[in-house]
Amino acid sequence: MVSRSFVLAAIGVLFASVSAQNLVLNGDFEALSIGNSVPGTPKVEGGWIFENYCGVETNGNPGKSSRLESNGSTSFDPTASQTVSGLQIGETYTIAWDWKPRVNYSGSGTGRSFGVFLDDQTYAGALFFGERLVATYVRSSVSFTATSTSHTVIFAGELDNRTNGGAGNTDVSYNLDNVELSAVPEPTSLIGLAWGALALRFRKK
Ligand SMILES: [Ca+2]
Repeated sequence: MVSRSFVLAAIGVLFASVSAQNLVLNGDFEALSIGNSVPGTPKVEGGWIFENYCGVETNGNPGKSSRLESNGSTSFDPTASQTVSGLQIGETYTIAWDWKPRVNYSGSGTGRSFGVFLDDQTYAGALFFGERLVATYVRSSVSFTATSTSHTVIFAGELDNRTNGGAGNTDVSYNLDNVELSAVPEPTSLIGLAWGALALRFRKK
């Protein structure tokens, strides 16, 4: 006989394994080396591409983080990007991350100095624009529907109207940590799991 608590626990394990599979490599940056890229020479490591002075440093949540910092450049933004494969077209995925301001040289912002983009760093490719001026980590997330089996997720800081962010000129850089990209379980598949578990329970009786 299979106990009710066992069935519920099994459903819980299945749900956790479905919802928690992180498709991003080294999302906590702990296995990467400390150091920065320079414009024209990306730092490529552990699935990530860091560009325009972006790189890896401490100040993480905890440990290491990516620094979205381009030293206030007027012509480009610091970006940390990763191409994720094995996606299912039409399926919904959630990207989640921790972020905090690294250095705010502006005093006030535009409300849009941080961005998350899909495949290209344009307004059309933007999944998320935001700004954080309080120096503590916060977790944010955004969802998208895959239109290809692979997509490139791009995190950028120091966005302003000189590049592709909000109105006004600002110089707000960020730290990024604990990046996750996972499939959102469909309600129908969860119902299927529940029915399967119930059927198992009655068959064993
Ligand atoms: Ca970390």
